[in-house]
Amino acid sequence: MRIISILTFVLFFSCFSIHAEDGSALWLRYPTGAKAIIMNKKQSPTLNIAVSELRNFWQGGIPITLEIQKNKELRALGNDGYIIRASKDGKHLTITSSGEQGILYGAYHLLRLQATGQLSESTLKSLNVSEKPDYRIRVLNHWDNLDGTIERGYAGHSLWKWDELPSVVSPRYEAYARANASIGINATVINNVNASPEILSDDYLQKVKVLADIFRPYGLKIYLSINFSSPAALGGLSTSDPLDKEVIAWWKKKAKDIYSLIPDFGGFLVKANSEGQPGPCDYGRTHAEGANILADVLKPYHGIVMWRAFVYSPTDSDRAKQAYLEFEPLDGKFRDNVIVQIKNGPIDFQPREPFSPLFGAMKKTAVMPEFQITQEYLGFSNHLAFLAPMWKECLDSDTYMQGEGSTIARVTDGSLFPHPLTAIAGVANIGDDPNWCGHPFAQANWYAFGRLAWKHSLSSEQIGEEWLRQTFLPVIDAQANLLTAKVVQKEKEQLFSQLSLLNSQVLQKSREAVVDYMMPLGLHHIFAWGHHYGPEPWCDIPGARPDWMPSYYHRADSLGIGFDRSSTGSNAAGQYHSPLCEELDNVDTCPENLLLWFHHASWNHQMKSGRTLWAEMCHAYDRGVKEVRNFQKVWDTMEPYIDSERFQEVRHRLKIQSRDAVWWRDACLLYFGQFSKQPIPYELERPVHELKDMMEYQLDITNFECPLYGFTK
Ligand code: BDP
Repeated sequence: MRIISILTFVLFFSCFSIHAEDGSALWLRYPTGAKAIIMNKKQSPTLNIAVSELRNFWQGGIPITLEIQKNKELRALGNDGYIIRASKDGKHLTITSSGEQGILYGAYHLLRLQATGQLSESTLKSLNVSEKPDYRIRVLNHWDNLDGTIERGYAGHSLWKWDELPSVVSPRYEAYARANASIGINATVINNVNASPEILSDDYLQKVKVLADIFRPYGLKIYLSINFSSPAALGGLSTSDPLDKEVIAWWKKKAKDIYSLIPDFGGFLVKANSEGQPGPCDYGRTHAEGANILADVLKPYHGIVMWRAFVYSPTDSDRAKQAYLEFEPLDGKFRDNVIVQIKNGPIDFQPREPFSPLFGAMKKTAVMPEFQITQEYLGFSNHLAFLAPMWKECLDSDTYMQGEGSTIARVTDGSLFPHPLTAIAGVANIGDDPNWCGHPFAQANWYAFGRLAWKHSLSSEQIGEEWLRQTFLPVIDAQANLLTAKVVQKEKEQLFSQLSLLNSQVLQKSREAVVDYMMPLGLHHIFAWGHHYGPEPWCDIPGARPDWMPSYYHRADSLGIGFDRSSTGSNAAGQYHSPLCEELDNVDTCPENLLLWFHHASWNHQMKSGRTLWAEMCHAYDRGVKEVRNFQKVWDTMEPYIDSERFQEVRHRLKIQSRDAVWWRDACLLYFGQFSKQPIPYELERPVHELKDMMEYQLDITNFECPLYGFTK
């Protein structure tokens, strides 16, 4: 029996190549040799891509017609939307759209169905798909510096080789555009929000133009982060005051120059008066006044401004309240081509935050979510953390701003308020590593961002399943010997169930595991100074900004732990609408996973489990560690199914994650235990590190790939 099953596997893998893979093909591991019949009357760079993708990779066995049509049904889906239908006899497929971009997205849709094993003879015959994106602009934000480094990047250096451009063009630029198009991403901001003025210099604009030309056929528009003081810093003016005539003229001329090179340039992303960046407030102007000047110069060209709401200053006011306090009074004061970009949480991309109350504060201003795909606070590219559950948690949150059902998804996608401008941003995790994202599973987050930006109602499970199948199923070449099809079918099913296990036991649980071993129950920002990788709840740098210190956030003392943001404290809870506001305000009704975000709760506070807060916290840390150990176990069962290169790579990183989880647990429990003065419950594993050692050691982030061995005294 066993021999037969081994033989069938050998057969299986001999017809489906299981060769070493470096991850560079992403989820686009299409088989070759298809030579499909594709009919298409109109020629254009975008349509030609759709044709060649299908011609080369479509294995459905029936011809496909691509057609731009302007009927009512298609117009309602917009230029990016599409319909895919089978003919009555099931012998032919048609992809229609009112725009060429929709045709290309339709082509990728079909290839996705094929690569995820969702097409059979019968499903093909009744295929009837109608799709339209939930957001108009689905944008990646690259925090790439002009010197090739990436702020919070963990996958090598920048993809953009500024020294080589405009004359030398890396083939990865086109591969990048194609990958984005395949998941519906249609916009990219290619430079850091902490922007160098230099990006707007004539030399750099020539380089940017080359990228824009490569991206265009894939429907990917270029945007730039700008430095608000560019008129002075680059243009040599004496001021960058947004109401100064010369400053306005400078921006006008700059816009004209940009559009003469890049006629479909998307617009600007601006980080102003935040973390030392210049902005309109330097001149006594508001964020709206600053944004509007830029919006006005871009308007004639249909450009837009994405103005970030990530602002906080070292005042006495709770950092979590500041963006709301600054922006809420400006509602209605922004031009209609400005959209305010809000991070999912009110602080800064922590493993878990409540949603930013600013999403519920502006009715007359278009707002957009900003998610972080790069794992600045979730273990860099060492930890496996699938982030779709986190982003969905935010999108599905109810702001109650127009009564029940006013979810962030609906506030931002144009369905609650008729803002024509809708967008969603993700801070990219892409670098020049061969596999683009560092951790092989970090690709899943790029993928998930694109899919959710297209359709926020997709479940995390579906996205995980899609990505796993496209990433790990053996590639079936068109010439594969179909005589073995029966054998293959059986083994394929086994592989599908293996991937489902990986999805449910690893992907779907991974973000919660990180929360558990790093910052459960609403704890936040207890990271090591500067690099945000390891734990440092004790960190205290004399003279540093208090709101950059962990103790500002955890406030542990002999009575309890947590930040009192209820009405007896900073009253950040009061920035939410009723009934959420009351729910968060009360220590007994506040969701336990946010308890210490909103309350300074006593160590003996009774939790729903019947445990005290201290015991619950110990259990959460312990659970996090156990979860990662389980990820290792489940991953090892993948060994027979995939190439050893990717298998070993993930195995290696899971080991690091496991060790880091123990480090986090020991550091936090030993440190906070000094305040609770209670033992770790006896049924749980004991710490293996000494607090003293952990407090003395500094993480050497130049060697962050192997943190426990990278700590130096
Ligand atoms: C924080 C990062 C910092 C970014 C900042 C931002 O630590 O590097 O510049 O966000 O979003 O998360 O502007």
